[in-house]
Amino acid sequence: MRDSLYSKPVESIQGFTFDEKVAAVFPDMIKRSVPGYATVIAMTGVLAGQYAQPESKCYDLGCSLGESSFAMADATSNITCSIIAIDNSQQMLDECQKRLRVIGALEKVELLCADIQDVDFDTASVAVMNYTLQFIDISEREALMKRLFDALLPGGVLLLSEKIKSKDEHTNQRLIDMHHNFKKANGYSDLEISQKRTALENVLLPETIEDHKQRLSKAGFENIDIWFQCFNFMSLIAYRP
Ligand code: GEK
Repeated sequence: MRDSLYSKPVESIQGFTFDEKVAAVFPDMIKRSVPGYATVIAMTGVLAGQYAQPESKCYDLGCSLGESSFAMADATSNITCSIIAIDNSQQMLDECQKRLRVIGALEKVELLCADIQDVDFDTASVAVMNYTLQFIDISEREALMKRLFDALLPGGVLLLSEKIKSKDEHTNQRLIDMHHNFKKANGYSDLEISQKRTALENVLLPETIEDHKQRLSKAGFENIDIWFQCFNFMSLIAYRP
């Protein structure tokens, strides 16, 4: 279904939530809003296939409708790992469950409705956070990264994708303009772009690449490599030595 949630003028715009209406249009919304999304999902599968270890867990944190989990399930079909897909929106997980059934991955992927801040992570080889950390309070991100580091096996990896900002005001504005033009090219109007931006203010909190790298180093990760960037969206891989 096409995303037209912000196509009409709204008198008082509420903070963005992952409710039933969002779940219904999510595949169209994320594809038209996040530059490089399809590439990031496909490469999440490739990287999971490379780093998943037998008898370990692969976490998809903030799984939404399960795209990263499905890519991982496909790429690890010959590895005895299990995929745990977690989201704190039951509406998103309901849609995810339907898709899981269609794809036939019910045995490989386990769904969990929980706040990732409250989950006790089991021994893992791959932890994926594709565009989810940005919704967690900045003051709580360090503790979460440390807990993920502690859960990972040696040789395990964190795959992190985020909307980012730049320290330099002018660069930042240029990247935002590029992103808005990407959305316009994908059929969003100026009104939709502006109303969505207001809804995400104080909800989606981007940081700089340097902020992310510093936090991950502090948590113990080594060799933090950016493997993809398109405008103000980046993906990195961080290794647990
Ligand atoms: C994809 N990874 O398609 N605990 C659990 N889930 C959360 C939390 C939390 N504290 N905060 C937010 N979420 C997906 C896309 S979308 C990104 C991820 C976006 C969930 C939230 O319910 C939503 O489903 C997801 O994180 C973020 O690759 O919409 O920009």
